[in-house]
Amino acid sequence: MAGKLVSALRWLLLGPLWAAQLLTGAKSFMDNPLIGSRRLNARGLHAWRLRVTDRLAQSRRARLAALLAPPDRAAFDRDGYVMKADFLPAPQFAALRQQVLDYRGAAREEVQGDAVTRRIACDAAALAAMPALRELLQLPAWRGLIRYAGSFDAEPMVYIQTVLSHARPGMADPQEALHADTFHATVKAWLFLTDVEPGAMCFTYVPGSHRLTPQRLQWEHGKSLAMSPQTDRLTRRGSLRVEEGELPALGLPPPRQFAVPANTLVVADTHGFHARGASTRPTLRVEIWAYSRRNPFMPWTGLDPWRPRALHLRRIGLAWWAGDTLERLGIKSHVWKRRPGTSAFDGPGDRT
Ligand SMILES: O=C(O)CCC(=O)C(=O)O
Ligand SMILES: [Fe+2]
Repeated sequence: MAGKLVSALRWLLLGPLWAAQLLTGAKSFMDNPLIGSRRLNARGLHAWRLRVTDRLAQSRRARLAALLAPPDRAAFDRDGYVMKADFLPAPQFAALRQQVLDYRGAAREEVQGDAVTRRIACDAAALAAMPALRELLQLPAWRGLIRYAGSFDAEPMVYIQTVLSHARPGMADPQEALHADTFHATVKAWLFLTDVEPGAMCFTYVPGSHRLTPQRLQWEHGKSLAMSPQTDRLTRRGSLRVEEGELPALGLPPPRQFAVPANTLVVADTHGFHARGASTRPTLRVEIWAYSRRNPFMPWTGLDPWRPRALHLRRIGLAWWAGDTLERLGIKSHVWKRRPGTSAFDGPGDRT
């Protein structure tokens, strides 16, 4: 009886929010009972969200086409990623790498399985200390590729990211399983500052898997109905895992591994299937890493509220501060732990 009352109250209070979230990027089948509703998904809710946001992303991208060179656009439209070897002229890349090596800033770290991800915000202090980084972020090629792939004319969040594999005891790194980050077009970019050797965390992508084919739509529909408490947690949170063996039936080729030298840029739509390649030995991978995501139901490309420089330079700090505050209030623990004075190139043993 009491349970029923609590449940009714929860629906009364949160129901409108859950309903409104259907028209946003909210993706968790666990946290939003409408997104996770088997009844609604049997009627096509999940598939509908995919179809609508795919159409909108295509139309936004068409309007952003002038931001990139036609061959890059063709490559991206075909594969779901663009790879550029020797992205920066050698002296600029050497300066960038050296400046990142020398920089110690307000880093944060997250643990996932036995891997540690470290991020240093590209905020005002970082850009003042690293002029080569400032130049990179202003390059039309960098800006254009990320905006087109993300399908929005929006400032990305940019970090210096370090991934340390086998850095601590734990289960396998969950990023090593092939997955789609979410149900709609979205972008991540990596400008590698370290060489990425085979068998040492190569970014991995299934070419063409960003396209919403009838097979993919059917697969998504099937997955949305098959969610159960036994399904892995990240799938239930909306980053659907896929087995390599399922790819042929989806008309998709095997994944491509990006074993690439430093100074290679990869910009990818991580709605496509991708993973962090397995790592046979402890490895440190450092990259300038960008991420951009907006409400995928918005038809327009612009109106980015974070566009003013003073705002977007503070955005990451604000997000971390919000996470810290929620943790202090006992509402939710914050996965991004403070690591002040850390360099992107510090190994696991050098961490404070
Ligand atoms: O670090 C990588 O290579 C890919 C990790 C991943 O899945 C992601 O960033 O979405
Ligand atoms: Fe991912």
